[in-house]
Amino acid sequence: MSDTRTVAIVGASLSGKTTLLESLLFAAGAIGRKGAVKDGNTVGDSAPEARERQMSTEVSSATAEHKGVALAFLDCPGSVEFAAEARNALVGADAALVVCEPVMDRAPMLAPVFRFLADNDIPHFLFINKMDRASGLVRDLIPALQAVSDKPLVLHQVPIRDGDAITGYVDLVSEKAYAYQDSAPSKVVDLPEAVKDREESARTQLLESLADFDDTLLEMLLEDEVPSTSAVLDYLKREVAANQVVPVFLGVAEQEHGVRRLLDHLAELVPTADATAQRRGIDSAGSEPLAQVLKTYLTPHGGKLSLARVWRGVIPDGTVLNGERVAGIYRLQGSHQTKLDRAEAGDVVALGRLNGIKTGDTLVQGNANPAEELPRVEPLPAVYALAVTAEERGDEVKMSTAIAKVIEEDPLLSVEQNPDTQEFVLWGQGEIHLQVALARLRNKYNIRLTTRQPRVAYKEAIRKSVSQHGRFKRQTGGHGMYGDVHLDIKPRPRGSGFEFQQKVVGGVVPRQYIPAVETGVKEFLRKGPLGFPVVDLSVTLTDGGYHSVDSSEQSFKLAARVAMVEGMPKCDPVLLEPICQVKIAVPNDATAKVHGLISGRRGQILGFHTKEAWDGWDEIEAYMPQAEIHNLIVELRSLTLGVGWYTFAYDHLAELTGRLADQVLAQYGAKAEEG
Ligand SMILES: Nc1nc2c(ncn2[C@@H]2O[C@H](COP(=O)(O)OP(=O)(O)OP(=O)(O)O)[C@@H](O)[C@H]2O)c(=O)[nH]1
Ligand SMILES: [Mg+2]
Repeated sequence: MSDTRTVAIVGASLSGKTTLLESLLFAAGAIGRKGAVKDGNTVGDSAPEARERQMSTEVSSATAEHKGVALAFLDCPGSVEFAAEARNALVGADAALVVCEPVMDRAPMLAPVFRFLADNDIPHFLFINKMDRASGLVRDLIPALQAVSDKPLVLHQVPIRDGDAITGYVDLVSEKAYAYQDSAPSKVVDLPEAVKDREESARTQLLESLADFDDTLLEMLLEDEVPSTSAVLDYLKREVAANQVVPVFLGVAEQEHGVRRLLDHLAELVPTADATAQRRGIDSAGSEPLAQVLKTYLTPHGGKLSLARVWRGVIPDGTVLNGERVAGIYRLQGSHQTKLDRAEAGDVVALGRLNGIKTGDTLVQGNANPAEELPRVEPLPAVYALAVTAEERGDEVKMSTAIAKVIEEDPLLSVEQNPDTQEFVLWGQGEIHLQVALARLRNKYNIRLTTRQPRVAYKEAIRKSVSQHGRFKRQTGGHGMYGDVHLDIKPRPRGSGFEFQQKVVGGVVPRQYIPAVETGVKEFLRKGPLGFPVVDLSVTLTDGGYHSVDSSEQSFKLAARVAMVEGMPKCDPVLLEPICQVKIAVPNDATAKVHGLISGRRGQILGFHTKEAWDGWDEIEAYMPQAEIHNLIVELRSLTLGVGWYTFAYDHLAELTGRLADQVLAQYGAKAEEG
């Protein structure tokens, strides 16, 4: 087994993950020159969409070696809109390195990350980056971070200050003091008097936290014995691996402050692939290859790469996995590929041309699919949609194929053709997510799309009954046409749908023509007097007449249509709008604001309660018109530092009258179309 330890770098948006990776790779000697996010030349943000936006838009991977330990990094985007990328990568990691900024107010941004790590029992570390910008004290920041983490956060370092600037740190395990040096290892210095008290109390806290999970250490502390540095390190290693404690490190990614020390800790503390396999219940003994796909890339030249973690066995190039032959095995350094002739258990590699294989899939050798799949991450619900059309007429088919490809790389993107509005609708995690998908379509497939807010599938119904006569008659040279019907049109209760009945006696409408009457009615109902599909009504054929030569199915269909065209406007038609049931999840300090948001969007609150297994969160249920949901996620995120979300499901149709109805009719109704 290769001894590669895999670390997923996750955390808050723009906290400096990609910059940290760059510094880690540089410090480990894996790259000779350090790029910067603003210059668009980092290993992590090699995708054109990431460069364009100066933010990570997908997972990228890179490897380094430090003190004889091979490390694979998965740099994950921090934006909530790309959270799925991180989640899919995390299932293949031995540990997560959570990065945040030293800003107390932003601590809640980490709630979903910590929750995912706790739920999936993934060992992790916290790196507080941008210490060059720290305004407050680390000791004040920790409680705010602790409030969103189930696992105890234990400081591994305390800062040394010179005025406002942080010039170094004391390592609480070795009790050595270090001064930061730009682009070089920190220098050992004497422990400054000023931090002695702080160091002592922080170290006691560290030991006490460790002792919570170890009785031997607890007894030692009670006896006032001082454990050796190597003993403390052993406790720490064990408890990190068991995901019992979360060590906290400090630094400045941009200036490599604390970065070499971080590398040391990662090489020392990240569990091995074997240990992770055990934790996840994967049988890593034996030689039968077993791997899982963490991410799918379609390269600009059309090649498909499946980034996979190998859990067992050896995979030589050319191996058949799940019925697909591996064509090329690569180690990735961002977009740079190094060809390998095989991959071993523990490795994170890109496997070429596994057509039909998707992110999350379990791979086994042979032509069959695996008998048992490794657990995959539950997809996140779609929260934002845009209707799209190809800019160039005639590009529609090309558009569908290209979208399907982009979805292969980005499984949280989906597409539907709305049966009511006929629109092609892209669904995803937010505005940026969809814009990035559109950029990929442009960059990789040369397809430009125009977007607009998707239309709401309005319907209409009637409020009054009417009996209507309709006749269709045409006398021409040869065969004429003749059909005559009497229809009773009646409203039905909301949600009960359409019903056709016939009560014809004495064969006044011959039986073979009755289905044509029903067809004529149904065809009319696709677009009622207001211009929308009509629902919830009954139409009964009560009487009629025929001509022995001229009557035909077509003439009865048209007679029914005549009756509907004349009768329906007299039935007091009314516009109906779809109402959804929404469930909104937010930290409870935002609950009151969410109530306001719901009523401001014509919603009706059905109830709210504390969210199960989410400490400090509420779930609010409400009915809300679909027309008001389009940018709901945008406001929810702005109320909650990005962490709030919602799910929705269509529930029922409700009458829409007054000014709003007039607006809809003016914009989309029958009159608008005529005009
Ligand atoms: N002052 C300061 N700025 C930093 C530091 N590290 C990163 N930055 C800046 O923070 C910004 C975001 O850095 P990134 O590395 O792109 O952050 P990220 O976490 O990868 O961002 P996403 O992947 O989009 O979530 C950039 O402008 C960096 O230059 C640091 O230690 N100090
Ligand atoms: Mg990044």
